[in-house]
Formats: sequence, C-alpha cells, structure tokens
Amino acid sequence: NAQTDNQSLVLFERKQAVETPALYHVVLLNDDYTPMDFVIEVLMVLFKKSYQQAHEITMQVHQHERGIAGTYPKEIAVEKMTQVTLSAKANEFPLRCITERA
Ligand code: NFA
Repeated sequence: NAQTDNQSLVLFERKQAVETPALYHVVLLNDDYTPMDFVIEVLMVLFKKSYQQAHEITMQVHQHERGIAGTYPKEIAVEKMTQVTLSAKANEFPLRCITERA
C-alpha cells in the first residue's frame, strides 16, 4: 500500500485516487576492465539512450565511480539491473549495477 513503499497519491475529482509508483535509480558502478564501448552499448540498447547520452553517462561512471542509467518503477528497475548483470556475465565483463530508491 501507500505506506509500505512510501508512494504518493494522485487525487482526481469525485474522490478517485491512484497510487503513483515509487521510483528507483538503476546505477552503474565503475570497474577497471569493462570496455567503454560495452557500457555505451548497454546504455543505448537496454536504457534507450542516444549515443551522446550514453557516452556522457559512461564518462560520469568512469570518472566518478557511479552514474544513473535510468529511473523506473521498482519491478522494471530490477529487471534492467538483471539484464545488465546477465549481459556483462555473458561477455565476461565485471560491470556491476545496483538499484536504489530515487
Ligand atoms: N573504467 C572502465 C575502463 O577504463 C570503463 C567503464 C566505464 C567501466 C563505466 C564501467 C563503467 N575501461
């Protein structure tokens, strides 16, 4: 319910209400071995970023140890995190990814 996940209520006329989903950042973490081009590709394919956006986020992670790949409702954020982790493993890169409450 609204309390457990600290969600907000959007109220409509005639006392209808819907809960807006709590949002989570999918955060990419830096490492020394994953190629920049792989990170850019992950951001473009899984997070629908343009090449320019993907390059900026990759440089943010490379220089500052972490960066936000995208922000989604929890279930989708966890799914994206899983896809990043599986894709990295399949390519034998150590890229790590976490989710955190936005
Ligand atoms: N630091 C990695 C390198 O120098 C690049 C990288 C960027 C890795 C973003 C993970 C995330 N090859």
